[in-house]
Amino acid sequence: MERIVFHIDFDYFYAQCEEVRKPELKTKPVCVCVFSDRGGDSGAIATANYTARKYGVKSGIPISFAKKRLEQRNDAVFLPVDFEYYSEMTKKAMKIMKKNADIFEYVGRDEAYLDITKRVEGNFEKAIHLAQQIKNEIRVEVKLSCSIGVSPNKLISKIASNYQKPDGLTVVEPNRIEQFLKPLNIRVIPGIGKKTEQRFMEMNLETIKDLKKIDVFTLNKEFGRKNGTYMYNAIRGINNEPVKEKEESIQYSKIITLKKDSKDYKFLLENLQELCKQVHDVIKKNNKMFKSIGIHFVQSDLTNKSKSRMLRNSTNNLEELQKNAEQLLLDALDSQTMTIRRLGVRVADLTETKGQSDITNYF
Ligand code: DGT
Ligand code: CA
Repeated sequence: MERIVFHIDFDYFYAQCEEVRKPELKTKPVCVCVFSDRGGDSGAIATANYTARKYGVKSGIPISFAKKRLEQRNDAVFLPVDFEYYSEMTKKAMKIMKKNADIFEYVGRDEAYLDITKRVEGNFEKAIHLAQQIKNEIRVEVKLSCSIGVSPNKLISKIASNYQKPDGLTVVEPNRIEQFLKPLNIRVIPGIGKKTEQRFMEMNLETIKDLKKIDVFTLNKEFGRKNGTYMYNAIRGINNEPVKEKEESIQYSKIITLKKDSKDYKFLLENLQELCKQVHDVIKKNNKMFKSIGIHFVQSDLTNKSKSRMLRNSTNNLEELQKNAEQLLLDALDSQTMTIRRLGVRVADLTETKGQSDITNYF
């Protein structure tokens, strides 16, 4: 039986959540902002509703730019992010998706894959009906709109969910894959970013149809075997990755804006150790142990970078957290060219602290 996979993505997620609790915002340009601790309008736009996007506001641009672009709109609204509230909304929406899936894979706060092959018996008609039903239920219960891509695999469904937004439903049946992909820009392929696009541009290749002229050996030579082969298959709509059962993973993190942009090891380490302490306090308070540790940079140009590692055993030990975070910092700085603006620490893969089950509890 041919698989049928949904990719579901919520429209202008943070901004839409804000509209849900304040419906009067719906007619106004709404920008959700990550204000930095440096005060004033320092910080970046997390996302904006479609009215604000018409004026060129988008994720990642400085708040001051967004204000300038919306100067003519005196009804524009700038709100700080409220992650806790968005998480609540995510939970409600994911519950609806989960009960409608054979296999449910959580990807991020506003994104999930559903394998629904069995429940619709591999029938696309039934799949479309189910997609509409899910959209309706989420609209009624959570008041959110989403866009759904329906196809035989994760890759095409991901591209399809983004094809018509907001409130889209894009269905790509197996015999339509080639036609669907042909005119699209190569950037729609997940993993093809600005740099890769640039390299193809130099070769005069812009659409997926253009890219198909390149054989797999050339791609492998240019991009390495793994990436080359992935791209070769992706532009032909081939992707066998299974939808893997995964729920929202709880994690604890803390991120700060540094007093100054820097890539000085000593300065960053001091901040990092303090962040570790704060994350550790929360971990202790919640009786948790962690197995995965990560650090996160927001660089001066507002791009993100992160590194993480998995421990052999779960722990709740502060020194171990600090030691590993320090190692990650060293690794990251090794190839760091840009200065760092914000620094964060994250622990994940959490388990409950069970009495004295783990040796690290003693120390
Ligand atoms: P969409 O899906 O195009 O209608 O719009 P969004 O806002 O849902 O965009 P998406 O799916 O790329 O991202 C989901 C959420 O993640 C979004 O509501 C806010 C957050 N986000 C996205 N990009 C950035 C960013 O550059 N910085 C920060 N802080 N948050 C971001
Ligand atoms: Ca989204």
